[in-house]
Amino acid sequence: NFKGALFDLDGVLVDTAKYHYLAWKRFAEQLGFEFTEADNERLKGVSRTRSLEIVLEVGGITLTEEEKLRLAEEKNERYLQYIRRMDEAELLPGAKEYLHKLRARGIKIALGSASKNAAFILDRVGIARLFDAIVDGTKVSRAKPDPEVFVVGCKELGLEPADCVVFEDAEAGVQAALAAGMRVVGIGRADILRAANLVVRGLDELVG
Ligand code: B16
Ligand code: MG
Repeated sequence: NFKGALFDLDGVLVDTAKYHYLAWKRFAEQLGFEFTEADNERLKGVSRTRSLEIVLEVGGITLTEEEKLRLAEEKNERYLQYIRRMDEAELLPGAKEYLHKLRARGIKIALGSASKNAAFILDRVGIARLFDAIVDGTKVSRAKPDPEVFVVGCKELGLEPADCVVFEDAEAGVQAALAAGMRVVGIGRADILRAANLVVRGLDELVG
């Protein structure tokens, strides 16, 4: 009983968190500190600029705005080296099948991601044409848990929030969806995504 589906990218359709991690880890090494996988959890769903601030906080480093801009750019260059090599095999289980299932039912589909590389990634993994709208970090400025990305996505689909369901793996994303007045399916652990209306381990659970 919904007309539109809005998908987060990292953690829902693909696992780009591992590439963000590799890039930030190298970045930290160059600045002389260690950045662990546990630290990386804090970066999920968070914008590039905010990620940089968190990483610098882990290392106890203070930089000028100018230095921050340069380093964020450098980190992104390294990240791009990984995502340029992505292909369809990197789609998470059930992602493509579920998108096709929704389209067959006439459901409109939008992307709602914080990433500025989102359109490129969708293209690399071969699912860009399945989306009616792509709303990403290049289009919105307020980060989740602000509802902006989903509000804009829903508008671009020509629908009302009550007609939309959001698929999210990050707590901030779940909060953003609820604040937008939408229902939300959490992808991941039920103990972390408690606020979601339903939690599944992955989209493969919804195919069939
Ligand atoms: P970029 P999502 C987010 O993607 C990632 O989870 C987060 O770790 C990253 O910092 C953010 O995109 C920005 O990515 O550097 O490519 O602009 O979960 O909102 O799809
Ligand atoms: Mg995510």
